[in-house]
Amino acid sequence: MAESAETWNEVPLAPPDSIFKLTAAYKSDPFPQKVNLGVGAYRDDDNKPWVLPVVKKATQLLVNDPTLDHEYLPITGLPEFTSAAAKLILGADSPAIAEGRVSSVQTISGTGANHLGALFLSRFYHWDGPKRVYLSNPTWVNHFQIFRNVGVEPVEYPYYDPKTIGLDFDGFVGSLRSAPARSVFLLHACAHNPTGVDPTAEQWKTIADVILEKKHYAFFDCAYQGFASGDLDRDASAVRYFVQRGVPLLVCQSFAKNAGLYGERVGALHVVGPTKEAADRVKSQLSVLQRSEISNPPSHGARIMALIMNDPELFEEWKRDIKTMAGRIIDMRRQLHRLLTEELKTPGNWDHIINQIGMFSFTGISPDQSKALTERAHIYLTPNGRISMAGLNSKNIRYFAENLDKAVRGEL
Ligand code: CBA
Repeated sequence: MAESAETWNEVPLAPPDSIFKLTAAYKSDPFPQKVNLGVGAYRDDDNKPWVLPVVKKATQLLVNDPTLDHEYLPITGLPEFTSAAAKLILGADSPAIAEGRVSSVQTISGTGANHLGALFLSRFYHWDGPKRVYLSNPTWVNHFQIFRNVGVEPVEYPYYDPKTIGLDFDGFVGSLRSAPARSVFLLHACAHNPTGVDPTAEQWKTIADVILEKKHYAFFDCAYQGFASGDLDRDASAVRYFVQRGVPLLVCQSFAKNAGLYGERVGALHVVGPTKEAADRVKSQLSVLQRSEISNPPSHGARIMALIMNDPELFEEWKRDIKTMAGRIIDMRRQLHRLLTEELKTPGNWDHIINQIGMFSFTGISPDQSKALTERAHIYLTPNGRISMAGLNSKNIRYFAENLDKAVRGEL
């Protein structure tokens, strides 16, 4: 018998994903000079995805390894991967690791780490009132869905100040102070998405002070380690500082951007606890959650990263590859700034283009100007004016700058 036509009547039609729909629109656009500044994915100067040379090398080693099989990994992932991943973010000399206080689980890239972290908190955090997470305004749009999915309601804290195109530090700290004690605050470890605006070391110190004072919980999302400064250690400094200060926290880690392993979905969740005994209990519950959701994580990307992180030579080579990517992005920032300020004399101050860091730049243009860039110049970017700097290259940067200039002047 045919299924009743009413079966799915109650299901509302969801809109397409606001970031990935840009990739689809760009791909189907026949315009030769089209530019994709939507999704945060690295491209080389020829606008091609870049397979890191170190990843090619590690893949070759795997292919030639006769001992490899296709068995399941353990539920919490490949141990050589999770232990190296923990050292990468927390530091090889981290006392928390030495004391066995870190529960690390391999996840489906950064998104999976966010989900597992959110799910774990939803189940086991000591909620004093309603389950809420404080998200920076603005933040990566997917954070909202990830937390709502597990019954945790997002509320926003001030972060970006459109007047200064910089950090609203007073607003941020004010929110930390006024939130109920033991609130959960999501913090971008480095290279804040979408603004490219990070707190300074001094500001992180104040943030840690207030978090400790109010007994809040720090939920770090670290999707861009290496992309902010080109240096893996420097980009981990906020997380390491918080661990050193004894802030209760977890870290979501992604290898999509810094290793160019977008499709392999390789990431980790690290929960830093007060004692080894607490960490063991946490890990046992993470393992139960993981088992019911994915049973065990995929092996290929984790094996590649385990090889790279555990071999000193490959590790050094990876660092050089990261510098290549971060360096090209920084160069694009300089060129765009020069074109706007010196050549085109675009109205307004554009210093934020060189002051912001990481994959994205928050241009400060209006949704109407963003729309005009997409509809009239075939330049794809999110309506909030965020551009992925990696989508710019020596061939399209002038086209972009000229059209941005026109949009700002209302002439597009
Ligand atoms: N956290 C943040 C802050 C991110 O920006 C992203 C990726 C992730 C998840 C987590 P993954 O699951 O691939 O490891 O990354 N954000 C995007 O680059 C894009 O990949 C972006 O364009 O915003 C996305 O998924 O939206």
